[in-house]
Amino acid sequence: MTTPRHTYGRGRLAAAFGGLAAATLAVAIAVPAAAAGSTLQAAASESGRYFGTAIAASRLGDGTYTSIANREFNMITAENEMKMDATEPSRGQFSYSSGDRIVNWARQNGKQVRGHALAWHSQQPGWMQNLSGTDLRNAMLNHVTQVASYYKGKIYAWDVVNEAFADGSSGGRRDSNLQRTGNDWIEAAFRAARAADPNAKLCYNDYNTDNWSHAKTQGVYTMVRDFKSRGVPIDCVGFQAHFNSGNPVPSNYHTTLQNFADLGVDVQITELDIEGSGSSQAQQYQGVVQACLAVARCTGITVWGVRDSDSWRASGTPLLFDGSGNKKAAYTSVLNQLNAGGTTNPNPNPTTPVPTPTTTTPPPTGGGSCTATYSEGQKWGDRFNGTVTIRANGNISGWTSTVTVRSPQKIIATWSGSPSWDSSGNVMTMRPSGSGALSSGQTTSFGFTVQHNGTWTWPSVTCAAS
Ligand code: G2I
Repeated sequence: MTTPRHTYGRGRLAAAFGGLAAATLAVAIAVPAAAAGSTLQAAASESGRYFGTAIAASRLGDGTYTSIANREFNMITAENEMKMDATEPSRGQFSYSSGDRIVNWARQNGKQVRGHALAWHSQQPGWMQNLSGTDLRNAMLNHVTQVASYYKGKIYAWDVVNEAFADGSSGGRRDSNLQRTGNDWIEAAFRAARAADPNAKLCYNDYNTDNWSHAKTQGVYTMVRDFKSRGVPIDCVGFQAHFNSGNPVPSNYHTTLQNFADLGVDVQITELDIEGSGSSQAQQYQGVVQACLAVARCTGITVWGVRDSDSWRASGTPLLFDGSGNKKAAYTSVLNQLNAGGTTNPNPNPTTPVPTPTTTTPPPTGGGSCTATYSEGQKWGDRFNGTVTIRANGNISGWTSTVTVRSPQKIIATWSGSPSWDSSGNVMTMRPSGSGALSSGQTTSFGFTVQHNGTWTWPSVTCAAS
């Protein structure tokens, strides 16, 4: 049942070999005629990536907003609710209610969460703004420890430190009360975050770091290289990617992402928005997606809001849906580019995992039974795709399948099904997106991406028919 997947997406194959030759090659290497993803999350999942959005807790009561968010995105960032001022409004008094609303909504809908942000010079609560020296350093470290511990196990990646570098030509650190506690404040924050939640990826996140020739980009690069060489626990670099005419998508974006990835970190586009409209905006979005998909360790893209009207700079109409929730030209160009596929890690898992045997459940009274079979998909350095095929033995009117991964593995994306999770996050229950009825011998399948966190065992799968 193993389904081999090719290294390059359909678009690259076609571009490299021409339509006819590509079709011949596809047959030769048994590439399935995979359906193009019809949503951003489904299309991104085809190459093992996520597609996310920022969510504001105050908008969770808006049905148009939540239905777009639920349909299109599988990675959620709290736009403001997990910042320092929101989570520790008084010293030592932590407040998680708004953050929890977003985390709970995400988990109830089978989505992962990016945590934003543990330490930042901005959005500090008033009490912290007035601290300095050792007192501030300890308060910052306590904040990182408390918040990362509270959300332990629920966060795919934390923006541990946000926006610590200066704009302009210096390439150095931004002056701030945190910086004045000593240049090692960033690595101290990363070490505290690792101790608090060892399974979350830990990111440095910044803006204006997209152009490889900019001093700020070089400054961050030098810091990450230094961290990697000294064993400071850093796993990823977030590129906020707030673009407009004064700060356009750079033509060397791919170079930037690749150079950072080559340091041995994941890269993620974390707050994408591009002011503008029509085909010009659509082309710039396409360029960003193309750059990410060309880098094996670019693991996902998050846009900074759902509709233009939800944006922090709404007048610039920078997002993928208009104020009424209609898909814009930019949406279509992103979807098409995601469906064109991307590069994957040529050097995937170091050991050969042992496939889990197929599990068959006894037939329910009066109906058929079903069989769930796991098959291996693409693999990257840090994650792999899997497919579960459900086969009906006798007619069934519906099915439920569980996929259990072994901690610290995490399922970070799914497609072609409706997932929910147990409290550990290790057991996913997948239900059909539609009715789930199958006649005897018929099959259907769903897929998912597992971030393995160093554990290379296959998930175990079960199926129950109704
Ligand atoms: O500025 C854009 C982003 C740059 N990178 C870091 C992100 O965290 C930042 O997001 C924005 C939010 O989109 C805004 O929504 O960060 C701003 C400052 O934290 C957010 O603005 C704040 C306003 O300053 C508050 O007055 C307001 O109460 O939004 C709050 C909630 O609407």
